Amino acid sequence: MWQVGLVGKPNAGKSTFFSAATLIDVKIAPYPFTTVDANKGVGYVRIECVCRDFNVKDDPVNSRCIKGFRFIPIELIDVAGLVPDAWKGRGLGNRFLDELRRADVLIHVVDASGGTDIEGRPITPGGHDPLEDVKFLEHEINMWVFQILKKDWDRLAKRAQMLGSEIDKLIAERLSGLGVSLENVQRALQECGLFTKKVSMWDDDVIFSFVKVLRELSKPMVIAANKADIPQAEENIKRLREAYRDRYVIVPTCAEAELALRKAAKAGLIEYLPGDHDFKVVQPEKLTPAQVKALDYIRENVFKRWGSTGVQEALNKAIFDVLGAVAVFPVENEYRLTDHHGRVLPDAFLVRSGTTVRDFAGLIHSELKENFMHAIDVRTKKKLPGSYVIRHRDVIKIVTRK
Ligand SMILES: Nc1nc2c(ncn2[C@@H]2O[C@H](COP(=O)(O)OP(=O)(O)OP(=O)(O)O)[C@@H](O)[C@H]2O)c(=O)[nH]1
Ligand SMILES: [Mg+2]
Repeated sequence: MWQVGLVGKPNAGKSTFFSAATLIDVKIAPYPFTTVDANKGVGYVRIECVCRDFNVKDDPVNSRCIKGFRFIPIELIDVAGLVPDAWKGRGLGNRFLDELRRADVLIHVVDASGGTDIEGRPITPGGHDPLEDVKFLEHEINMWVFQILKKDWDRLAKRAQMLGSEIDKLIAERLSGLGVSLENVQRALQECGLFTKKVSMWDDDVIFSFVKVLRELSKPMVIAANKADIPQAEENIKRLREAYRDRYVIVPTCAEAELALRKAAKAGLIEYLPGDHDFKVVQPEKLTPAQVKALDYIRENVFKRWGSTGVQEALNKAIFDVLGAVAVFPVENEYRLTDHHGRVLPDAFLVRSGTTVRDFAGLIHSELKENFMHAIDVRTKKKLPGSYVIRHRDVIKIVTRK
C-alpha cells in the first residue's frame, strides 16, 4: 500500500488531519509534542468509480464505493512534530524522521494561521510567518539525509574511486533504508552534473545540493495550509501560493472541520462524504445548540471560503498529481465485470504511471505475469498488448495461457 507521511512542526494539526482521514482516535491537543509515538492507519483517495460508466451495482472488496465514489486505501503515518535542529537530535530528535523511511510522499501540515511559533507554541494568530515553516522543514529533512550520507563519506568516496563509475550504486545502497531508489539517485546525479565529476572533488556544498535534488525526487511534498478557517490564514495562503507556486501543490485545509464532519456523519447526524463541497443535516432535531453552531461555523469559514475542508484534496493531490499514480480495476469476466466469486468490480489498485498491463499482472501475482498472453480493455473489448501502459480508471481483464 502506498504510504503518505504527515510532517510539520508541533501543533500544526498533523494528528487532527490523521484522525480525520482514518477515523482513528488519537491524542490531539493545543500544545507541542502531543504525539510522541507515530500513529499509523488507513486513509483513502477518492475517485469517480467506474460503476457509473457501466451502470452497474458493484461489490467492492479491497476498497469502498459510496454513492458512485470509489475510496481506495492508502497508508497514513502521523509522526511527532519537528523543531529546528531536530536532525541533530533536538526536540524529539530524528527518531521520527526514521519513521518516514517508507513514505512515498509527504504532506507538510503547516499552521497557515500563523498562530504558533516555529516550535509550535501557541501565539496570537498572524504572529508567525508560515513561509518560515516551509523553509525550515525542507532544511531539516535535507540535513537528515545529508548527515546519513556524510557519516561514511570518506570510505564511500574511496570505494567509488577504486570501482570507477559505481558511485550511483554506492549512494543508493547507503540510502536504501530511506526509501531512496537507484533510479532517483541516478536522476539526481544527472541533474547536478555529478556523473562526470570526480568523487574526491565533491565538497559539502556539492553533496548538499545533490541531497536537495534527491530529497525532492524521493520524498516529494504537498503543503496542507491548515487552520484555513482562521481569518489570518487567508492572507498567508495567498503568500504561500505566491512564494511556492512553482515548487509545491498547496491545498488550504481545515483538518478540524473534516474531523468534526466525519464524526457527525458517522453518528448519522449529517450526510457528508470526504471531499464533498457541502454537507446536509439529516436529523436537525438531534443536534445540540453547540453542534448547530459548529456546523454553521464550518459552512461559513470553510465551505464558503475554500470550497471544501481540503483534507481529501490534499491526499488525492499527493497520490495522483505528485506521485502520478493511476487507478486500475481488474476483472476476470469482461462481460459481467466480476472476479471468480462473481463479485462486480471488486478491486481498485493504485499503480505508478507508466505501469504496463504485463507489469500489473506481475503485481497481482507472479504466475499471472509468467503466463501472460494479453489483456482486454473491458470498455471496448479490444485486445491490449503486454506493453500497453495503464491509464487512470482503466478496467482490464488479464488473459493467461493457463
Ligand atoms: N482552528 C483550527 N484548529 C485546528 C485545525 N486542525 C487542528 N487544529 C488544532 O490545533 C491543535 C494541534 O492539533 P494536533 O493535531 O494535535 O497537532 P500536531 O501537529 O499533531 O501536534 P504534535 O503532535 O504536537 O506535533 C489542536 O488544538 C487542534 O484542535 C484546523 O484546521 N483549524
Ligand atoms: Mg500530533
